[in-house]
Amino acid sequence: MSNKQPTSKIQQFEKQTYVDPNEKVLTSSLGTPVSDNQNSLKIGEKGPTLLEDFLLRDKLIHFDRERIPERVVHARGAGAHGYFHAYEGNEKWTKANFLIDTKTKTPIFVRISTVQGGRGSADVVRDVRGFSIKFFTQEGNYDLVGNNIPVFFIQDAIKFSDFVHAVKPENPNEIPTGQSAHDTFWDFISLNTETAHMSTWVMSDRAIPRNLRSIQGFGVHTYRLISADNKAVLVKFHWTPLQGVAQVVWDEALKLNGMDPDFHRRDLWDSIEQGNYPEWELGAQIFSEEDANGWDFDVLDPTKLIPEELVPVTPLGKFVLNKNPDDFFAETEQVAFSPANIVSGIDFTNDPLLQGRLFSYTDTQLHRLGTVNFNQIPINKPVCPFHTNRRGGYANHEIYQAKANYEPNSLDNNWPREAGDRSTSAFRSYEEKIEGCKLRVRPESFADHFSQATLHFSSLEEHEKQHIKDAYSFELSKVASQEIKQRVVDNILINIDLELARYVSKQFGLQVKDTQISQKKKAGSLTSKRLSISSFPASDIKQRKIAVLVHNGCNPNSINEIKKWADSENAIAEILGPSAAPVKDVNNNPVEVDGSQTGEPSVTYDAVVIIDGENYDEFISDGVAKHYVLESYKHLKPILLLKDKAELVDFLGLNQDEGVLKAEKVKEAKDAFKLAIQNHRIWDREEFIKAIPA
Ligand code: HDE
Repeated sequence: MSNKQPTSKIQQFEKQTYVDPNEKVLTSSLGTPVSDNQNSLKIGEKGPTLLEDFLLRDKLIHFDRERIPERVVHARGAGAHGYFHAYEGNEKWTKANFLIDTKTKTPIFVRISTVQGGRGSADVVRDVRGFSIKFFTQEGNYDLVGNNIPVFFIQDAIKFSDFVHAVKPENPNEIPTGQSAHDTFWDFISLNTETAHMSTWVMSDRAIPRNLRSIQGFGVHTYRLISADNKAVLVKFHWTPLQGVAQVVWDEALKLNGMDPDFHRRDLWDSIEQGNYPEWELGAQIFSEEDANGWDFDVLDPTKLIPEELVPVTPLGKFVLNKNPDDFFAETEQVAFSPANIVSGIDFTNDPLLQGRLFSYTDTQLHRLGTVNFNQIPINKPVCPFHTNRRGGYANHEIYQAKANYEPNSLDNNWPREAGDRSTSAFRSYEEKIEGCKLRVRPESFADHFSQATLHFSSLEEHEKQHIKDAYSFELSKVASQEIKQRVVDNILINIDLELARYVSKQFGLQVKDTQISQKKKAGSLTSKRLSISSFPASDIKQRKIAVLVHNGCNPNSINEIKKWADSENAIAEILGPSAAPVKDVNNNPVEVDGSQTGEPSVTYDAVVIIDGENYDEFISDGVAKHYVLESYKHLKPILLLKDKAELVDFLGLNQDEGVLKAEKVKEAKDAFKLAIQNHRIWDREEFIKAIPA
């Protein structure tokens, strides 16, 4: 409001109506300032509410429509803004400007999602993570809509809705949420052997990532890159986190979903807020049709990967996520990705799964966002100039000034007109020679469903293999039908690995009939090291969370040292007391804590430090604190025990491995502690934890 004192009638009127735009006074959707937002318009103090109350109606009408259909799959996600910049030399492969212009940072928006659960489901479920990147290039928007797993469940788009119906919560009761551990999913798997390879990935640690910053991304399908002189190469896109790839252990995942269902979204959000911007290197396996013809799998089959030992990944550029969305709904919910959003210099192939996707995404956005003008929503709108002859439709925001909305025209000098050969930005489909009959068939080259499942399983570290065995066993334990379990063993597992089949069968007293081993499997004992998470270690401990346990009588110097060291590593050390109230140090001075050991459970941290002091007895009589250490130990996390707390190793029955560190002072152990945190988990400890209750 103006501070001027009204002196005349006109000034009085000004005083009443003038609203200072800096004050952000609450208004109706049409800008009418609202005088009272607490009470609706009634007759008398207790009388009925009037239909006349346009402010009440304005509010309720909007509220009643605030939900839009959630995505059929990938409903739960987290988004972030960032930029991509290309490395030198990509013009050999492509004319796509954002991949060759090394001076420009191309803005991007990324959305990472789970597949099965609805919008309100928990984060750390066993599932594929969708990983979509929208590049706002100067030649139009390009979407790379991938997953954190390099292959897919099915080979042909016509089977997608069957697969999704099977994996989603079951029909009669909408159970279970966010899980594939149920009858219909495993029924589908057991009856469709093309799912075998993908099933090994979803049962692997890739499906329970530590956070969204530590997942790889894959385009899955084979695409084409086209150079300025129209030479084509085939490519499979990969993007690899510079943070390394990391997983949680299964017991931890189960607990996390209860203790912090937003664990992944929170981690991504916090890391961007704290300036620890996650980065990925975008690359591609680049090969020719001749190369592909020589391999014993078909590169158009999306259930197959190309081992990196056969075709290494060529780095193309790097992307960084450096800004959180301002408005979840406007950005993360309304963003509309599609593999059909493509730019000149990149093209599709005839992968039958990709071909179906080219239709499905636009179709789903029309339903989900409710208008053909969904590309005008700010998060979907191109940043380059665009000129179409499209007019009208629900919620059209564009106001075109031209008279002619057709082409060719003489009234506006024939603008906008087609680009013809004037620009390399103009999209031209790759001229692929194709002839044949119209058929509904699956090519024979797609028939081997097992060799790569075996390749994946055999390439992993022992602990990763054990996790896969345990994951199949857990999932099938939730399947009621004995026939389905037996069929998973008979049709899928024995064709992947006999030992895997035997292990899982034993859990249910099932028989392994190894006479059923697939004849279609290609011989070979190839392994591919790059399929294992262990090939992607972290090179620092940025954003890793360390729980620092304190009690009354703690040593303040140790707390300061650990804090200082963690800060210098861009890691996060949080002081946790028995409650959220300050504790007293050895000198009886108050020590502020960041939270309590019950409120901030061990599963939300990567490592734990037990601060020394004159309080050993207090510590060992605190059940929560003891459980904290045992649970961290069980989840294979590094533990640093200072001075008097070193005795806890024997007291709690811990095996002193490379992650259980005793030290008089923080500085003695900091390098070993850092290395243990960087290596993420002490996998060898798994053997010893079976006796630990938690
Ligand atoms: Fe999707 N998929 N998909 N998909 N997909 C959708 O589009 C579909 C497939 C993927 O963050 C939907 O906007 C079909 C493979 C991601 O907004 C829908 C087929 C891969 C996302 C759809 C596939 C993906 C989706 C649902 C088989 C990895 C989330 C809402 C022919 C390469 C995008 C939407 C986001 C979302 C259809 C298979 C990745 C229904 C028909 C393979 C990351 O259009």
